[in-house]
Amino acid sequence: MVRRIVILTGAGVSAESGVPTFRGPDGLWEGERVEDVATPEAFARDPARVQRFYDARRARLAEVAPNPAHIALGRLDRAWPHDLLIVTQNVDDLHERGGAVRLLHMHGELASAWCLACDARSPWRGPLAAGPACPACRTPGQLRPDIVWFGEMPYGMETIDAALMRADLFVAIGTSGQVYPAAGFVDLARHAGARCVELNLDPSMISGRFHESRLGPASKLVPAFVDEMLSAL
Ligand code: BJW
Repeated sequence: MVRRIVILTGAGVSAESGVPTFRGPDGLWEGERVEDVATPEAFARDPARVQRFYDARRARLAEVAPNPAHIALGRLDRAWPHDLLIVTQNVDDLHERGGAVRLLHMHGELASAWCLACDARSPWRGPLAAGPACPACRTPGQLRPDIVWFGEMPYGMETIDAALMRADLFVAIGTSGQVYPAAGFVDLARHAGARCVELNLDPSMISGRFHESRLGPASKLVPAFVDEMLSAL
Protein backbone atom coordinates (compact mmCIF):
# COMPACT_ATOMS: atom_id res chain seq x y z
CA MET A 1 0.00 0.00 0.00
CA VAL A 2 1.33 3.44 -0.93
CA ARG A 3 1.68 5.85 1.97
CA ARG A 4 4.87 7.88 1.47
CA ILE A 5 5.16 9.74 -1.82
CA VAL A 6 7.97 11.85 -3.30
CA ILE A 7 7.17 13.82 -6.44
CA LEU A 8 9.91 15.48 -8.51
CA THR A 9 8.84 18.11 -11.01
CA GLY A 10 10.75 19.81 -13.82
CA ALA A 11 10.20 22.45 -16.47
CA GLY A 12 7.62 20.30 -18.31
CA VAL A 13 5.06 20.81 -15.54
CA SER A 14 5.10 24.57 -16.18
CA ALA A 15 5.37 24.38 -20.00
CA GLU A 16 1.61 24.57 -20.53
CA SER A 17 1.51 27.70 -18.35
CA GLY A 18 3.75 29.36 -20.95
CA VAL A 19 7.05 29.04 -19.06
CA PRO A 20 9.67 27.81 -21.57
CA THR A 21 11.57 24.60 -20.82
CA PHE A 22 15.39 24.56 -20.84
CA ARG A 23 16.24 22.04 -23.51
CA GLY A 24 13.30 22.08 -25.90
CA PRO A 25 13.44 23.66 -29.38
CA ASP A 26 12.49 27.05 -27.84
CA GLY A 27 15.06 26.56 -25.05
CA LEU A 28 15.10 29.25 -22.43
CA TRP A 29 18.58 30.59 -22.98
CA GLU A 30 17.98 31.57 -26.62
CA GLY A 31 20.40 29.34 -28.43
CA GLU A 32 22.94 29.06 -25.62
CA ARG A 33 23.33 25.85 -23.65
CA VAL A 34 22.03 26.34 -20.12
CA GLU A 35 25.11 24.43 -18.92
CA ASP A 36 27.30 27.24 -20.33
CA VAL A 37 25.46 30.20 -18.88
CA ALA A 38 23.75 29.12 -15.65
CA THR A 39 27.03 29.16 -13.73
CA PRO A 40 28.67 31.37 -11.08
CA GLU A 41 31.46 31.97 -13.62
CA ALA A 42 29.03 33.41 -16.19
CA PHE A 43 27.63 35.70 -13.47
CA ALA A 44 31.14 36.85 -12.49
CA ARG A 45 31.96 37.59 -16.18
CA ASP A 46 28.82 39.56 -16.99
CA PRO A 47 26.59 40.16 -13.94
CA ALA A 48 24.45 42.79 -15.68
CA ARG A 49 23.42 40.37 -18.44
CA VAL A 50 22.55 37.61 -15.99
CA GLN A 51 20.60 40.02 -13.74
CA ARG A 52 18.63 41.33 -16.74
CA PHE A 53 17.78 37.79 -17.81
CA TYR A 54 16.47 36.85 -14.36
CA ASP A 55 14.71 40.21 -13.93
CA ALA A 56 12.75 39.49 -17.11
CA ARG A 57 11.80 36.00 -15.95
CA ARG A 58 10.83 37.28 -12.49
CA ALA A 59 8.60 39.92 -14.09
CA ARG A 60 6.97 37.22 -16.25
CA LEU A 61 5.78 35.38 -13.11
CA ALA A 62 2.95 37.88 -12.83
CA GLU A 63 1.77 37.00 -16.36
CA VAL A 64 1.59 33.21 -15.99
CA ALA A 65 -0.85 31.07 -14.02
CA PRO A 66 -0.86 27.53 -12.64
CA ASN A 67 -2.17 24.90 -15.07
CA PRO A 68 -4.25 21.78 -14.25
CA ALA A 69 -1.07 19.86 -13.32
CA HIS A 70 -0.08 22.35 -10.60
CA ILE A 71 -3.66 22.49 -9.36
CA ALA A 72 -3.95 18.69 -9.22
CA LEU A 73 -0.74 18.46 -7.16
CA GLY A 74 -2.15 21.10 -4.79
CA ARG A 75 -5.28 18.95 -4.46
CA LEU A 76 -3.16 15.88 -3.71
CA ASP A 77 -1.20 17.81 -1.08
CA ARG A 78 -4.40 18.88 0.70
CA ALA A 79 -6.02 15.44 0.57
CA TRP A 80 -3.13 13.03 1.09
CA PRO A 81 -3.11 12.04 4.77
CA HIS A 82 0.36 10.43 4.75
CA ASP A 83 3.90 11.65 3.97
CA LEU A 84 4.25 13.67 0.79
CA LEU A 85 7.10 15.79 -0.50
CA ILE A 86 6.93 17.71 -3.78
CA VAL A 87 10.47 18.54 -4.87
CA THR A 88 10.56 21.00 -7.72
CA GLN A 89 13.55 21.93 -9.85
CA ASN A 90 11.52 24.88 -11.11
CA VAL A 91 12.26 28.40 -9.97
CA ASP A 92 8.76 29.72 -10.72
CA ASP A 93 6.06 29.93 -8.02
CA LEU A 94 3.34 27.99 -9.84
CA HIS A 95 3.23 25.06 -7.41
CA GLU A 96 2.58 27.44 -4.49
CA ARG A 97 -0.10 29.20 -6.50
CA GLY A 98 -1.59 25.78 -7.37
CA GLY A 99 -1.98 25.11 -3.63
CA ALA A 100 1.07 22.93 -2.85
CA VAL A 101 2.47 23.38 0.65
CA ARG A 102 4.72 20.36 1.23
CA LEU A 103 7.08 21.78 -1.38
CA LEU A 104 10.83 22.17 -1.69
CA HIS A 105 12.53 24.33 -4.37
CA MET A 106 15.80 22.46 -4.84
CA HIS A 107 17.14 24.88 -7.51
CA GLY A 108 16.07 28.08 -5.74
CA GLU A 109 13.36 30.62 -6.53
CA LEU A 110 12.97 33.60 -8.83
CA ALA A 111 11.03 35.38 -6.08
CA SER A 112 13.99 35.33 -3.71
CA ALA A 113 17.27 37.28 -3.60
CA TRP A 114 20.51 36.17 -1.97
CA CYS A 115 22.84 38.76 -0.45
CA LEU A 116 26.52 38.06 -1.09
CA ALA A 117 27.44 40.49 1.70
CA CYS A 118 25.45 39.04 4.62
CA ASP A 119 24.23 35.68 3.18
CA ALA A 120 20.55 36.50 3.91
CA ARG A 121 17.82 35.27 1.55
CA SER A 122 14.95 37.73 1.17
CA PRO A 123 11.62 37.53 -0.68
CA TRP A 124 12.08 39.62 -3.85
CA ARG A 125 9.61 40.51 -6.60
CA GLY A 126 11.28 43.47 -8.34
CA PRO A 127 14.37 43.82 -10.55
CA LEU A 128 17.93 43.34 -9.27
CA ALA A 129 19.89 44.84 -12.18
CA ALA A 130 20.05 48.34 -10.66
CA GLY A 131 21.83 46.98 -7.57
CA PRO A 132 19.27 47.63 -4.83
CA ALA A 133 20.20 47.39 -1.15
CA CYS A 134 19.79 44.14 0.75
CA PRO A 135 16.66 44.30 2.97
CA ALA A 136 18.61 42.58 5.78
CA CYS A 137 22.00 44.38 5.89
CA ARG A 138 21.31 47.43 3.66
CA THR A 139 24.45 46.86 1.55
CA PRO A 140 23.75 47.99 -2.04
CA GLY A 141 24.66 46.00 -5.17
CA GLN A 142 25.25 42.63 -3.50
CA LEU A 143 21.98 40.82 -4.24
CA ARG A 144 22.05 37.96 -6.74
CA PRO A 145 19.22 35.71 -7.91
CA ASP A 146 18.62 32.96 -5.33
CA ILE A 147 19.05 30.30 -8.00
CA VAL A 148 21.22 27.17 -7.89
CA TRP A 149 23.64 27.33 -10.81
CA PHE A 150 25.84 24.50 -12.10
CA GLY A 151 28.54 23.63 -9.61
CA GLU A 152 26.46 24.90 -6.67
CA MET A 153 24.81 22.68 -4.07
CA PRO A 154 21.05 22.27 -4.51
CA TYR A 155 18.85 23.13 -1.54
CA GLY A 156 17.34 20.61 0.87
CA MET A 157 19.41 17.58 -0.14
CA GLU A 158 19.28 16.01 3.33
CA THR A 159 15.50 16.32 3.47
CA ILE A 160 15.16 14.97 -0.07
CA ASP A 161 17.48 12.02 0.48
CA ALA A 162 15.67 11.07 3.70
CA ALA A 163 12.27 11.22 1.95
CA LEU A 164 13.55 9.15 -1.00
CA MET A 165 14.92 6.48 1.32
CA ARG A 166 11.47 6.10 2.95
CA ALA A 167 9.29 6.50 -0.15
CA ASP A 168 6.82 3.86 -1.35
CA LEU A 169 6.21 5.81 -4.56
CA PHE A 170 8.45 8.16 -6.53
CA VAL A 171 6.93 10.14 -9.40
CA ALA A 172 8.96 12.32 -11.80
CA ILE A 173 6.95 14.79 -13.86
CA GLY A 174 8.20 16.79 -16.87
CA THR A 175 11.94 16.53 -16.35
CA SER A 176 14.50 15.46 -18.95
CA GLY A 177 16.79 13.61 -16.52
CA GLN A 178 19.87 15.48 -17.72
CA VAL A 179 20.73 17.36 -14.54
CA TYR A 180 22.10 15.76 -11.37
CA PRO A 181 21.54 15.14 -8.52
CA ALA A 182 17.81 15.24 -9.48
CA ALA A 183 18.33 12.77 -12.33
CA GLY A 184 19.66 10.25 -9.79
CA PHE A 185 16.64 10.38 -7.47
CA VAL A 186 14.94 7.53 -9.32
CA ASP A 187 17.91 5.25 -8.60
CA LEU A 188 17.92 6.12 -4.89
CA ALA A 189 14.17 5.65 -4.56
CA ARG A 190 14.13 2.43 -6.57
CA HIS A 191 17.03 1.00 -4.61
CA ALA A 192 15.16 1.82 -1.40
CA GLY A 193 12.12 -0.10 -2.66
CA ALA A 194 9.82 2.58 -4.09
CA ARG A 195 7.68 2.08 -7.16
CA CYS A 196 8.92 4.64 -9.71
CA VAL A 197 6.64 6.29 -12.26
CA GLU A 198 7.52 8.88 -14.90
CA LEU A 199 5.01 11.29 -16.44
CA ASN A 200 6.42 13.11 -19.46
CA LEU A 201 5.43 14.39 -22.87
CA ASP A 202 8.20 12.31 -24.48
CA PRO A 203 10.53 9.61 -23.20
CA SER A 204 13.32 11.17 -21.13
CA MET A 205 17.03 10.32 -20.88
CA ILE A 206 16.21 8.13 -17.87
CA SER A 207 12.87 6.52 -18.79
CA GLY A 208 14.39 3.05 -18.63
CA ARG A 209 15.10 3.41 -14.92
CA PHE A 210 11.39 3.75 -14.01
CA HIS A 211 8.97 0.87 -13.49
CA GLU A 212 6.42 2.72 -15.60
CA SER A 213 6.42 5.69 -18.02
CA ARG A 214 3.22 7.43 -19.04
CA LEU A 215 3.48 9.72 -22.05
CA GLY A 216 1.38 12.85 -22.60
CA PRO A 217 0.97 16.45 -21.48
CA ALA A 218 1.25 17.08 -17.73
CA SER A 219 -2.10 18.94 -17.76
CA LYS A 220 -3.81 15.64 -18.63
CA LEU A 221 -1.56 13.02 -17.01
CA VAL A 222 -1.17 14.63 -13.59
CA PRO A 223 -4.89 15.19 -12.77
CA ALA A 224 -5.61 11.58 -13.85
CA PHE A 225 -2.75 10.31 -11.71
CA VAL A 226 -3.93 12.30 -8.69
CA ASP A 227 -7.49 10.96 -9.13
CA GLU A 228 -6.04 7.45 -9.15
CA MET A 229 -4.04 8.08 -5.96
CA LEU A 230 -6.95 9.62 -4.09
CA SER A 231 -9.47 6.98 -5.17
CA ALA A 232 -7.18 4.30 -3.69
CA LEU A 233 -7.22 5.93 -0.22
C1 BJW B 1 6.64 18.04 -20.68
C2 BJW B 1 5.78 18.98 -21.24
C3 BJW B 1 4.44 18.86 -20.91
C4 BJW B 1 7.75 19.44 -21.95
N1 BJW B 1 4.05 17.88 -20.10
N2 BJW B 1 6.24 17.08 -19.89
C5 BJW B 1 26.88 13.52 -11.90
C6 BJW B 1 26.39 13.44 -10.58
C7 BJW B 1 26.15 14.60 -9.83
C8 BJW B 1 26.38 15.86 -10.39
C9 BJW B 1 26.87 15.94 -11.69
C10 BJW B 1 27.12 14.80 -12.43
N3 BJW B 1 27.59 15.20 -13.62
C11 BJW B 1 27.62 16.55 -13.66
C12 BJW B 1 27.18 17.03 -12.50
C13 BJW B 1 27.04 18.46 -12.14
C14 BJW B 1 25.82 19.19 -12.66
C15 BJW B 1 25.09 18.45 -13.78
O1 BJW B 1 24.12 17.75 -13.56
N4 BJW B 1 25.49 18.65 -15.01
C16 BJW B 1 24.82 17.99 -16.16
C17 BJW B 1 24.84 18.93 -17.33
C18 BJW B 1 25.48 16.66 -16.41
N5 BJW B 1 24.93 19.46 -11.56
C19 BJW B 1 25.15 20.48 -10.74
O2 BJW B 1 26.09 21.23 -10.87
C20 BJW B 1 24.18 20.66 -9.59
N6 BJW B 1 24.90 20.75 -8.38
C21 BJW B 1 25.60 19.69 -7.92
O3 BJW B 1 25.67 18.63 -8.52
O4 BJW B 1 26.22 19.90 -6.69
C22 BJW B 1 27.04 18.84 -6.17
C23 BJW B 1 26.25 17.69 -5.64
C24 BJW B 1 26.70 16.41 -5.85
C25 BJW B 1 26.00 15.31 -5.35
C26 BJW B 1 24.83 15.51 -4.62
C27 BJW B 1 24.42 16.79 -4.40
C28 BJW B 1 25.10 17.87 -4.93
C29 BJW B 1 23.40 21.96 -9.72
C30 BJW B 1 22.44 21.93 -10.86
C31 BJW B 1 21.77 23.28 -11.04
C32 BJW B 1 20.79 23.28 -12.21
N7 BJW B 1 20.34 24.59 -12.45
C33 BJW B 1 19.43 24.81 -13.58
C34 BJW B 1 19.41 26.30 -13.97
C35 BJW B 1 18.78 27.18 -12.99
C36 BJW B 1 18.84 28.56 -13.51
C37 BJW B 1 17.64 29.00 -14.30
O5 BJW B 1 16.51 28.59 -14.00
O6 BJW B 1 17.87 29.80 -15.17
O7 BJW B 1 18.13 24.31 -13.25
S1 BJW B 1 19.86 23.95 -15.07
C38 BJW B 1 18.22 23.70 -15.58
O8 BJW B 1 18.04 22.27 -15.74
C39 BJW B 1 17.31 24.16 -14.41
C40 BJW B 1 16.39 22.98 -14.28
O9 BJW B 1 15.83 22.92 -12.99
C41 BJW B 1 17.25 21.79 -14.65
C42 BJW B 1 16.50 20.58 -15.09
O10 BJW B 1 15.81 20.81 -16.29
P1 BJW B 1 14.41 20.15 -16.51
O11 BJW B 1 13.44 20.66 -15.53
O12 BJW B 1 14.55 18.68 -16.60
O13 BJW B 1 14.00 20.80 -17.93
P2 BJW B 1 14.34 20.34 -19.43
O14 BJW B 1 14.07 21.49 -20.31
O15 BJW B 1 15.65 19.70 -19.52
O16 BJW B 1 13.27 19.18 -19.72
C43 BJW B 1 11.87 19.44 -19.81
C44 BJW B 1 11.14 18.13 -19.83
O17 BJW B 1 9.75 18.40 -19.81
C45 BJW B 1 11.42 17.29 -21.09
O18 BJW B 1 11.67 15.94 -20.70
C46 BJW B 1 10.11 17.39 -21.89
O19 BJW B 1 9.81 16.19 -22.61
C47 BJW B 1 9.11 17.60 -20.79
N8 BJW B 1 7.92 18.33 -21.19
N9 BJW B 1 6.54 19.82 -22.07
C48 BJW B 1 4.98 17.00 -19.64
N10 BJW B 1 3.54 19.73 -21.43
